[in-house]
Amino acid sequence: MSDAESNTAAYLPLTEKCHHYTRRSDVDWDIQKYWAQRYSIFSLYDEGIHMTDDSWFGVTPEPVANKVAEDLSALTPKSKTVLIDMFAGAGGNVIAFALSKRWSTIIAIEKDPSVIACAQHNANIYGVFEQITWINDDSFSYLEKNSTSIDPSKTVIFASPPWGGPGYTTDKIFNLNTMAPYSIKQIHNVCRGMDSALYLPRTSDLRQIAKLAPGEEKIEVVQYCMEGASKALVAYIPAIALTSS
Ligand code: MGP
Repeated sequence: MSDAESNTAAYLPLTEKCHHYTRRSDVDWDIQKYWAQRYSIFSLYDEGIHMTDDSWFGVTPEPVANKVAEDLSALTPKSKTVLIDMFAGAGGNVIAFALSKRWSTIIAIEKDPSVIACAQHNANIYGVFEQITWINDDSFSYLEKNSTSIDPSKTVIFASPPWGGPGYTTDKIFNLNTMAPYSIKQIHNVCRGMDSALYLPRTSDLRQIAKLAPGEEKIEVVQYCMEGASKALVAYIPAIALTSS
């Protein structure tokens, strides 16, 4: 992965958009519901976890991230040793993947410099900063640039994309084809040659997920719950055999 290594991000500085809030009154009203969940999101919150305001609603709560990491390990053949997290955000998932010690290489991609700085800082708090290769880039262009050096037989993609903001629950069934800014098809298109795990709204349209199944193969869809309520689902999608690129 020589090309991949060339745009590796060193420890990026926290910016004015990165916050460690210590009082509810400092938190914007639209993320105050998540402030109440801060220790479920990061059990080490008080150690100085930093997030940008928009990361609060996209970050995967720690117990869910740990369970996803465990399930992804169990479902993935040992021959796959590289994990690419397309939307690393503030680091919730990638920290859990690193703590699972299942992967020889973990690549965390995040295009917002403030958000990746938070993820690196948070990974450092959990003692896994060094285990992760950090890429400050757009994941679609990164995957395209590195298409010849990424080995699909060894690589698994994890994607926890933006769902279009916290108002995603407005519709009873979430339309993955109009998910913004990236539709399910756009995401699946770049990772379909590799096994992938997509972290999606709990109300996602299962018929749209079923369409991603290669041939007669099964897709496993797991609902991840906390305190009896689903937080999200993960669709575990096997690779499609691509004849040529
Ligand atoms: P939620 O539905 O906004 O919150 O997010 P909650 O606590 O279930 O509130 P309730 O009032 O609906 O009961 C649930 C989970 O979805 C969060 O913990 C995040 O893991 C995840 N999540 C939410 N959003 C808006 C996003 C997003 O845009 N992208 C990703 N990847 N995950 C999200």
